[in-house]
Amino acid sequence: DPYSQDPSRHPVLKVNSLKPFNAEPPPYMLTENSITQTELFFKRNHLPVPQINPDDYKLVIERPNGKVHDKPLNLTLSDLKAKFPKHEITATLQCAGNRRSEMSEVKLVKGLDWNIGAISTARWAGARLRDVLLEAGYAEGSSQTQHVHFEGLDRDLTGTNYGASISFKQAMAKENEVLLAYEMNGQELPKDHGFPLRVIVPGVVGARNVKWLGKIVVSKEESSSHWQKNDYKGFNPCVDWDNVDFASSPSIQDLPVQSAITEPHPGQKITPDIDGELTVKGYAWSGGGREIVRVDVSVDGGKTWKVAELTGEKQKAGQAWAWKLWQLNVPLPTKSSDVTIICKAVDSSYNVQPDTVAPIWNLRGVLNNAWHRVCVTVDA
Ligand code: MTE
Ligand code: MO
Repeated sequence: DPYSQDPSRHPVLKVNSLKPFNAEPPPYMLTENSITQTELFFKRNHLPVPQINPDDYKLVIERPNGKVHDKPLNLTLSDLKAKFPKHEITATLQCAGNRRSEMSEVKLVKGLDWNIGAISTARWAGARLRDVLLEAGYAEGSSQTQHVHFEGLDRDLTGTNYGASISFKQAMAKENEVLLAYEMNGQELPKDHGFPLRVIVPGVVGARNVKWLGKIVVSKEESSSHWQKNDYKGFNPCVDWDNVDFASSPSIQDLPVQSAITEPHPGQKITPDIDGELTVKGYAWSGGGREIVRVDVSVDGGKTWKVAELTGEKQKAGQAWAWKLWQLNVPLPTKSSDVTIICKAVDSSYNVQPDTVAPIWNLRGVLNNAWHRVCVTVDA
């Protein structure tokens, strides 16, 4: 069993697949803290967790073609910690498949059945990818170098490693704060999250945040990895498995604006407290460093709206990598009834979420950011 060496995990996680391990925390736990507890952070593995001895570990970075030193730059973990300034950011990571289960309610899609928990937030610390690329000899604005490939040390039985790429421009821009992270929430990176080193590309889909990083290659082409080329792409709802052409869509990079209700949970029976009020809670986040500027909440199925109260750390414009948590106290009907709660977020570019899932349905069930709805019963 190639999975026999996988680490142990927190029992509260809802497991969507055991081998490889894929799991998410219960929704209400997501909004207990702006920083997700490491044990509760969602886990998305495509392959067995590789066993890496940190003393033998080295990161291999291929040199620019035609440069004097063509031997790759090899960096040990101590090199990475000693030679490059340590940079720390708070960033939310979201899998493209977050909320896929709602997409399957429209029409079955292929993929893990994520609820709203394939998203979490942590403090990440490490070397800036930019600094490491400069050290390896890459120059800013080089036109020959358009993509940066990340190769994971996890591999399948045929010897294929996990891999993905981002643009060279994305990797080099200082304000993008792309990290080679060796710490998560102040501790060394846990096995499930890429020990000893992973890429953090804030604002960009989870799939490019390569864990167990073994190698970096700069190329004119995008990564040829299955997960770059034939997965993690969006399509028109008319596209099915008989006519899909993966080459026709760009790979997902920045994610769209998102929000979800973490409390109450669907089907919950609610007895109004003494004030006749209910507290609704959730998260909201957008890709590309766009800040959440507003979350709208309705408790009458979308007829009327209120503005939720946002909490979360102050972030710089264009570098809002972390989600905002939100909450709102709403009056409840005095008669027993079914109530549909809805949330929708607005980001700093005034991007909004689509109201329903059907028009954004796609065969892989990615990028579901429709208004989130939770139906509850009020027991007055
Ligand atoms: N990196 C490697 N090497 N192998 C993987 O399977 N999964 C990717 C990404 N990086 C993956 C990987 C996907 S699809 C996601 S959503 C994130 O890791 C999940 O990161 P997490 O498990 O730390 O939450
Ligand atoms: Mo993912």
